[in-house]
Formats: sequence, C-alpha cells, structure tokens
Amino acid sequence: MKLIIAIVQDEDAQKLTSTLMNEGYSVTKLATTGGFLRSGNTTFLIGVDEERLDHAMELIEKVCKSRKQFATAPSPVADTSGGYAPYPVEVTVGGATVFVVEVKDFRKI
Ligand code: 2BA
Repeated sequence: MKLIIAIVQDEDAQKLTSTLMNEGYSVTKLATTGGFLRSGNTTFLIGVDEERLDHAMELIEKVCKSRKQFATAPSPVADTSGGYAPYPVEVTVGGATVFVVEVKDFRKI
C-alpha cells in the first residue's frame, strides 16, 4: 500500500474530494498553510493499493490546475529612506505537490 500526500490549492479541493470519492478512494483532508505564500492550501491523505496508484495520480493531475499568484518579497535595494520596501512577485502555484510514501502497516482497529 502507498500513502499519497497531495498539497493542492483550496480552489481545487472540493472537486478533487468528490472526484476521488466517486472513484472509490478513501480521503482525509487537512487544512494547511504554505510557508512561502502564507496562505491556505489543502493537504490530502489518500491510502491506495499499489495497482490504483497511477489512476489516483491521474485524477489529481486532471483536477488540479496551475494558477498565478502574487507574493510580496523584500526589495533587494534600499529606498531613499534606507528601507527595503516589499514588492510583488508573481509565482505559479500548483497543480499539486505530491509525495508518495510506502506504507509499512495499515490497520483499522
Ligand atoms: P507555498 O509554500 O505557499 O508556495 C507557493 C508557491 O510559491 C509555490 O508553488 C512556488 O511556485 C512558490 N515558491 C515556494 N517557495 C518558493 C521560494 N523559496 N522561492 C520562490 N518561489 C517559491 P508550488 O511549488 O506549487 O507549491 C504549492 C504548495 O505546496 C506550497 O505553498 C507548499 O505548501 C507545498 N510545497 C511545495 N513544495 C513543498 C515541499 N518540498 N515540501 C513541503 N511542502 C511543499
């Protein structure tokens, strides 16, 4: 068995939940926060049998879109007052950041 840990944008979370559930996957969702943008995202925990891993990954890829967002970064040069005013930087977020880990043991007790 494998555990898929998928970090997705909040905008895609509801559709991904229903898509996975309709295809018979068990899903746990966690409300998480990205360290860079400091904004909310959603982390899915999906335990899957090895033979269904590729199918689950295809569904994640199909649902999760990449989007552009703005982050603020401190200016690399000081302004006239000696401060480093933040300026907006465009970043492309997603589709999804996915980790697949081996499950050593799985029990429902
Ligand atoms: P955030 O950390 O809020 O990052 C949002 C987006 O900002 C990233 O999109 C990436 O395009 C950009 N970004 C992140 N760190 C950066 C940096 N040091 N310099 C420049 N740009 C940077 P994604 O790569 O699609 O990541 C989306 C979210 O997935 C991340 O949100 C984070 O919550 C998670 N994530 C990504 N890589 C991860 C990793 N290696 N370990 C754990 N979580 C990760």
